[in-house]
Amino acid sequence: MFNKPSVYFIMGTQNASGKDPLSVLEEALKGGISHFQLREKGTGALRGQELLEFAESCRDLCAIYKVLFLINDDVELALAVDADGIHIGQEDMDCGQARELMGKEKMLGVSVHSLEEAKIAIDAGADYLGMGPVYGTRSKADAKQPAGTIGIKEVTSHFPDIPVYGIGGISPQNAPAVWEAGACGVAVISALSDAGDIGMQIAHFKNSYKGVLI
Ligand code: 3NM
Repeated sequence: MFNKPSVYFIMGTQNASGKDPLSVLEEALKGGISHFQLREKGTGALRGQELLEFAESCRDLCAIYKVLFLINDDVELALAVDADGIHIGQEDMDCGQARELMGKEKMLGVSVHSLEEAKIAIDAGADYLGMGPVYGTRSKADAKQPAGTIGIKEVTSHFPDIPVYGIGGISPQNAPAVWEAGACGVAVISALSDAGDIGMQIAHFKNSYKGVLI
């Protein structure tokens, strides 16, 4: 479930770079991603019935490839489509409340920016943490300043048992520093959604782990 090196793909219909989002997702699934998170945000984001139907299609595709399917921020939608889990940011619902609503069996991911936030998330039952933005990103309008890999190093050394994903501007070229910091995976939008050959790009991410001495 959290086998290192793990490539965690995040996408909404707004991130598909003019392509059919379900084809983008299927290419990523074929290429060997470990998780897919549906993050439908911003102008033109699907809502209501359309969003529900799109989420169902993503869920069904992920099921074919036996890849974990999570929903960003929207517990109601996650429950409606029986997603494998939910991912919660610091500006979203309290992570303890999300755990309660989702139940013990579902996966809970939490975005954190410090050791303190990591501790709170772990106490609330988080299964993994996201830390970012590591590098500059154009995929999140309200992203904080790039934080580098120091926070990942701190959290992975204090809490070695919780899987940590680096997020924000990560590419196969700059991923080695993320692996070296102790991350179990990279969580990416544009590096996959903009790639000409998504399968090849996933292979590049996995190769970027090789030779990294930890
Ligand atoms: N969360 P890309 S950065 C969804 O810092 C998201 O918590 C971030 O997209 C955070 O791989 C980010 O294209 C966007 O940079 C990641």
